[in-house]
Amino acid sequence: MPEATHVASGKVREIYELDESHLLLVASDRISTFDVVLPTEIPDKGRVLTGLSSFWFARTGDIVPNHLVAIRADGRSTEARRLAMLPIECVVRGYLAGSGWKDYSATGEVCGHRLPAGLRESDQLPAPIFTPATKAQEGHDENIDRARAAELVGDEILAAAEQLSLALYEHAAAYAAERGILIADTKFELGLDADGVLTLGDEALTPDSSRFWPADEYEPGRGQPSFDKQYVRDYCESLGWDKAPPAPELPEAVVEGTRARYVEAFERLTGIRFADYLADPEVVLR
Ligand code: Q0N
Repeated sequence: MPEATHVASGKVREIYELDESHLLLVASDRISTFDVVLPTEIPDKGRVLTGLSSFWFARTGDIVPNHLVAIRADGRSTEARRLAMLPIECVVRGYLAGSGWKDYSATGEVCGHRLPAGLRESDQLPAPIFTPATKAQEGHDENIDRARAAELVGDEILAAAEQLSLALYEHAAAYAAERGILIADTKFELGLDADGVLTLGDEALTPDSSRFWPADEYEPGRGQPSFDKQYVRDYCESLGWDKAPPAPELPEAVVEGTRARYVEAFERLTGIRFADYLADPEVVLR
């Protein structure tokens, strides 16, 4: 990338500056599990996530404007408008999983939302809830209540972020459920554009920013298998790996099985053959 300045590295993504108002986001094929990036890549994972995210951006522009300007021909790079990102993660939960289940089990609440008694792990919530989190410097994001979120972004922006996040989740969860994928929860990153308009950034509604569950295996009362990463987790567990870095290499069968699950999620949700995306990434925008 000789024409662009590298501005940030995520676990699985690189960000470059194209000009003062545009960024290039490059999704790698790296995969993380139990919060550790593995030494083995999943071919095309970055393209699947870029394609899916772009598909959602094209379909949710009437709910909230987004930062997407163009998908490059490589299928893994997107040009985006630069935003002033909010210092919170906009998490929406439709089901009780992860830290939501943990907090509920301990207190009966999730981020200040009091929930009915007697819910089981993975139960669907009576209605989706907005549970903002702060971006932790290291390790896990920290759930915060409404008052703390309002201190960080102000009441007005928080109310707008909540309403947009819930509307995005409700749209996507209903659409995905018809295609056999439950979106248990998801994280949005919003920012203000040059005109001060609240705008969706980052990647959205991908298996990396959400919990995707196969609907046909859904069974509340236990943790659910991950649509995309279950083979990786099962393999790592089978080794007795202690989840401290370095992570183990993945065998070819686990890589191929996992790649197939990412491609399956893309094809089920978009209704587009992944080969057609590789030939012309902009098919997801039409
Ligand atoms: C941006 N990130 C990565 C951890 C996660 N459109 C944009 N404009 C300005 N900045 C960003 C985007 C995008 N996408 C996104 N970093 C910068 C997500 N990070 C944000 C910080 O917390």
